[in-house]
Amino acid sequence: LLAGATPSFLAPQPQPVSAEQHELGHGLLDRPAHIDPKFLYDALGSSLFTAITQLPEYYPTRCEAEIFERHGEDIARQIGPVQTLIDLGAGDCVKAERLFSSLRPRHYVPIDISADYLQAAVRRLRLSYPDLRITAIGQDFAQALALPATIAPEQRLFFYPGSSIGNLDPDSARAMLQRIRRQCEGGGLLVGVDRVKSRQVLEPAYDDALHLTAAFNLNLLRHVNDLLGSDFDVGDWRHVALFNSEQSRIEMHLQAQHPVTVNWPGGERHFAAGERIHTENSYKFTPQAFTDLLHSAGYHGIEHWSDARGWFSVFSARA
Ligand code: AVI
Repeated sequence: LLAGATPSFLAPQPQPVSAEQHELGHGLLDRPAHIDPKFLYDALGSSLFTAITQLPEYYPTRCEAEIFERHGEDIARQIGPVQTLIDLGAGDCVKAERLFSSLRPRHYVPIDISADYLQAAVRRLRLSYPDLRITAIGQDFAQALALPATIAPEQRLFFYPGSSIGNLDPDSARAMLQRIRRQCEGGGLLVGVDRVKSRQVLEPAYDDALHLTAAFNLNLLRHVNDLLGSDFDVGDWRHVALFNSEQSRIEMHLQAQHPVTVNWPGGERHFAAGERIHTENSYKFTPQAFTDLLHSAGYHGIEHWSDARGWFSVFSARA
């Protein structure tokens, strides 16, 4: 009946905006603009981070391994018998595996947002440790921490290595430590923490000669383009890493090399030459500052161990 009025095509319907797109759009429109560091870790970003940990300039991973090698037995004595080792952000499970011989857990619970990656790591572990019970959990523990009720809280030792706690601002770090404590009352926490040190050591660790950290930071823009449908051109931006001594943190930024306009569905932002997008903080602690943070989150019985140069510390605390 209305054949003549039938449109020859259907106009595209606006797509609903996801929570991620909403968060990204808001961050880009803020002044200064910011993007959450969780968006650094798409598949390529995760591979680049693994490569960063092998750089001569990036000391944290090696320092932490040195601490477990030199002080593993002492750490195990301090903690006492471990029933269940819960690994936050387990990845390839290699860091926790180094603790198996000293801590001798009966049950290992690796948690990681990337469930596929975790499954592959767990398949390998099952072959090497046939007597170890393993329960792998694919979960974004930054959002929520839910564990099987069958694991009694006092049997839980949380393992949070790599100084990932330093990527949270102080209030979020305290909230995360409190969330963990509520999950392991009567049990404990083992956490890796990067220490305050000279700018001459800190800044090259986040701005290396091979420019791997620059690639890691710039790759964020490609990931954002995928998620938001934005038109960032990586070539318009340069990586900046600096130590902010007042805030005791390394800051990573992306700086516009010339005036840039970025568009995405439902948004647009003009950046002047030299304007920055803040992409990551990595807080550095004195032993006293981290002890205070643990106390303020309700922990007690706090001990710590350091590498020979005093660049990194591993803290144990009772919940
Ligand atoms: C994962 N996290 C502890 C790293 C850090 O050192 O803050 C992330 C990183 N950013 C740049 N290089 C490494």
